[in-house]
Amino acid sequence: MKRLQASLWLLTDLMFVGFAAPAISAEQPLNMTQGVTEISGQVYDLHMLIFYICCAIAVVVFGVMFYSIINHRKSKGAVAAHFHESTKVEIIWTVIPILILIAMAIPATKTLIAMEDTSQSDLTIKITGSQWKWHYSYFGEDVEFFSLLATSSKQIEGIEAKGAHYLLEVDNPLVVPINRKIRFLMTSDDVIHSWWVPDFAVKKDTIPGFINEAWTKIDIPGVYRGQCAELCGRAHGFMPIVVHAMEEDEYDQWLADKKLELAEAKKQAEQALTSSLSMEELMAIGDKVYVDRCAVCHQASGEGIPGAFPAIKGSQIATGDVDAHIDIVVNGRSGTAMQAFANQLTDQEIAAVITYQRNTWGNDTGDVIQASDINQFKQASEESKEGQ
Ligand code: HEC
Ligand SMILES: [Cu+2]
Repeated sequence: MKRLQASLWLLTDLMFVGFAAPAISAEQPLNMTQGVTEISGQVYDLHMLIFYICCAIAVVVFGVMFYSIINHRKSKGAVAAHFHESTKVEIIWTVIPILILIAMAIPATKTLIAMEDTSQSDLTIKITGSQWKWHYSYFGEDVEFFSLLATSSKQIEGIEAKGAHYLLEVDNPLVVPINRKIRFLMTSDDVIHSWWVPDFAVKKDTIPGFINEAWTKIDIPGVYRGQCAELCGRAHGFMPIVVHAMEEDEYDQWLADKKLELAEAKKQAEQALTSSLSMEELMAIGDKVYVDRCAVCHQASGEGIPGAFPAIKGSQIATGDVDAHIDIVVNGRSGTAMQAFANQLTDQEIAAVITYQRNTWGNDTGDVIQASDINQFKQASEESKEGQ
């Protein structure tokens, strides 16, 4: 019997996959994912339990309804009863739903409490959402980085064919170990975002000024993908999440390598302060930084989007006083989507992108800005803050 059932399922599944939905994943074409953590398994079981209860209720309710419609129809000579206010019936139809609700609430509460229990974690990662990227910071490890969409704008604009992970790929995935309890602290720099990875059954709002907690413990190594699940502005659909779950020793190695890599980058950034680049070098770096980090808002054409993001082409700031230009890029403009890039980009990258903005699209200031200029600007504004 079981065998028969299984092969019937397989058959219907195959038919579905083969004919109806070739584009949908073959394993779970319709249902939610079972995921790769104990909690996601519990959530799935809960989902199925409630689903079966709903099915049973549907069968009973529709059964009685159709039975009544068919067997007590007027053409058969049925005469409606005229009673009302039956205490017995009212008690029954109050008590039964209450019992069903309690029966559903007990396992649901258990799972919810387990999901909230972030105690005894092995590592903590802070996740900060901002328009439109994620920032991951490993507590006590000196490791932090930004994670941005890696899909090329050519794919998005339909010039190139879309890749297998279209809009679900990033430059720096979050890397975590399996078998260890990972606590996430979540917050936001600007508007509400939501960090959602279905395979972990983790979906939590990141709210500016608040810190939310979540946790996961992954059983199976692999690459897991998710998305921001809160409408957070124009490029909401362009801030995917990619998590790379590794074997524990592999993770430890990655962490050690990453620390070295970040330390090396820091050293290079310091060296950049004493070296000067040519206009061409700055323009080349600036072009890349602009496309990666600024064009979502200010557009590749530099023309911005009227009413939302100002044009850089012909802008007063980008053609006027250099300090004002450095200021807005370093410190952002609070209360607007123009964020502070001081900690997101190196001084050299900031210098390059400012040079680029001042010498592209007909902005022809001829100004060349060096990393040391940015560093000096930062120090001067530190000092003036202290002086106040
Ligand atoms: C999330 C959207 C967003 C991103 C990304 C962004 N900006 Fe902005 N930018 C804005 C907004 C909004 C303003 C207008 C702020 C205001 O109201 O004063 C602005 C203003 C500016 C201005 C002043 C323009 C003017 O004439 O008023 C400059 C210069 C600028 N941004 C440079 C940059 C650079 C450089 C980058 C990339 C490193 C960047 N922006 C990335 C949203 C963004
Ligand atoms: Cu978001």
